Amino acid sequence: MTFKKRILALASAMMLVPVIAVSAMSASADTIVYGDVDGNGTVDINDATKVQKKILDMPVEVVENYDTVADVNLDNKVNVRDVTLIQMKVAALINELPVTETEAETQPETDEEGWYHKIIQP
Ligand SMILES: [Ca+2]
Ligand SMILES: [Ca+2]
Repeated sequence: MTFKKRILALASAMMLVPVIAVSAMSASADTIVYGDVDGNGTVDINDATKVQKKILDMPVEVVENYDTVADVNLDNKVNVRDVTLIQMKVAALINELPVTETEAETQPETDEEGWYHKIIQP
């Protein structure tokens, strides 16, 4: 490789770096971590507690897209059913969030507000 070609290769490599950085940033901004309502990157019991507090209209800090992130069974509502599913995820009773409607239907029955009446055994 001649010296001139090396400079060109280096210059084009450097031009690629900002492009990669920008696409990586936009990808992470678009990624929804279902159940992670405080946006710390993990789904834990604090997230379930925060959704419970939000349902009860208690003051709690949540992510901007809370309505999407907290609706872990994709029924366009955030209720106790979503809290329970987050708790089940934390307890490793389910592997993935969100759960689809069909998978959610295999869970114990809830009343119209989403309350479970059976104790879930691991
Ligand atoms: Ca979290
Ligand atoms: Ca829901």
